[in-house]
Amino acid sequence: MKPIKNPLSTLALAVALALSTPLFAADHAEAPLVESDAASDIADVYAFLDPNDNSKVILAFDVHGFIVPGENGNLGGFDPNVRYQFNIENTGDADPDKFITVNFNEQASRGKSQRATVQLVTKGSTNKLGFYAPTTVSSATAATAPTPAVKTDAATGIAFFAGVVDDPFFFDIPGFNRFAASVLGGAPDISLLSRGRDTFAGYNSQMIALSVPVSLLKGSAGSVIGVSATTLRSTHTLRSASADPVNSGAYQPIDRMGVPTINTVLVPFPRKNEYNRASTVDDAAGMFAGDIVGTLTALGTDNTHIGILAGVAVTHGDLLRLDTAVANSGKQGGNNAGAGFPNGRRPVDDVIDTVLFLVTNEGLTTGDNVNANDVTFRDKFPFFAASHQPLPTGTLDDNTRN
Ligand SMILES: [Ca+2]
Ligand SMILES: [Ca+2]
Ligand SMILES: [Ca+2]
Ligand SMILES: [Ca+2]
Repeated sequence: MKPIKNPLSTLALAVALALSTPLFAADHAEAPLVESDAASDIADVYAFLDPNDNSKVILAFDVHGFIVPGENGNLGGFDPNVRYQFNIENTGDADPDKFITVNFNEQASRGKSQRATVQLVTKGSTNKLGFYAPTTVSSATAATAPTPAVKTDAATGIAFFAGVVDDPFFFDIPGFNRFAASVLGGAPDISLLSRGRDTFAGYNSQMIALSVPVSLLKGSAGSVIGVSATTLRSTHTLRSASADPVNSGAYQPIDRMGVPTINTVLVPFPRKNEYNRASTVDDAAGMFAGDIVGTLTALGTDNTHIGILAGVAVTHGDLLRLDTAVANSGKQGGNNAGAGFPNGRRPVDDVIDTVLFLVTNEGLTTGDNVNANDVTFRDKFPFFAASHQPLPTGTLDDNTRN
């Protein structure tokens, strides 16, 4: 293993770990209010060009991390009371200009697909492009995962997938925590980061993925679009002993995510719920800038790298920026150099290592030593890997790596 180049970076990392250790994931259960609302808890957001056809952009996010394969059937239904929303910014400010909303009807029975209503909405316009699509059922008893059901809308050219998949995020949380403890105890032991065990391996999550013609999303900012995701619930829920809950009122934000690790790591714990309710316009207005800069300064991040990180996630809002003029190619959703995170985010991009590299002033070059997902991603839409399924009798389960 390569050593950390600079002792100051080790110190910076120690502070970073002290601040972030119990919560360091992508966005899984990052704030008090979403940790007990799995249906709304966004885990990761992706935006990348289809490597098979760069005229299409893939937008995806997942919720409900850590579904065990034996419960795919019981835990795989999408919440009909949640609105799942992609926010698209295309004028170069922090204010989204287009939205793709997804709502599901209630599951009729376990194992039955749900109907999704997908709508592309332009701010200031009453015109909505919409269609219906099914989800992919992922049976808890199947020997192999079902083939993803992709619905393509002829009118818009938008393709849609929703269903249970392998959780695409990869990271060693305990290794990181142990290393943190060693640093805080005054005896930094980088070998504790050499476990290379992916905390997310063997678990599933619920993914919503769209393939959208780039031409439908671009605006006055030219080839660059910003992408984030929000989950929302109705303002009011009326509960009674005699009927199912009744929802009314406008949708209100529950969780949001753009750039990985921003809320999880850089926003102080007491403000995480507030961050999830706030908007990307609030970000650009500086609502959390002091908190984020304060955390980074405490981490030992220098002004140059604070500037880089602020440019990615604060100045123009917490949005993944994707330049659709940068060609994406290769296997598993694309893997050519220079085309991935922080230019959008592809499934294979090791975003944790990239963020750690920047936070430590480019000191930590080996990241967490988990360098890829536990299973191979698909080479075509929806790109995310098939859900893990229960294993045959007699199989030694070393799939989960806690
Ligand atoms: Ca979350
Ligand atoms: Ca805008
Ligand atoms: Ca995985
Ligand atoms: Ca890594």
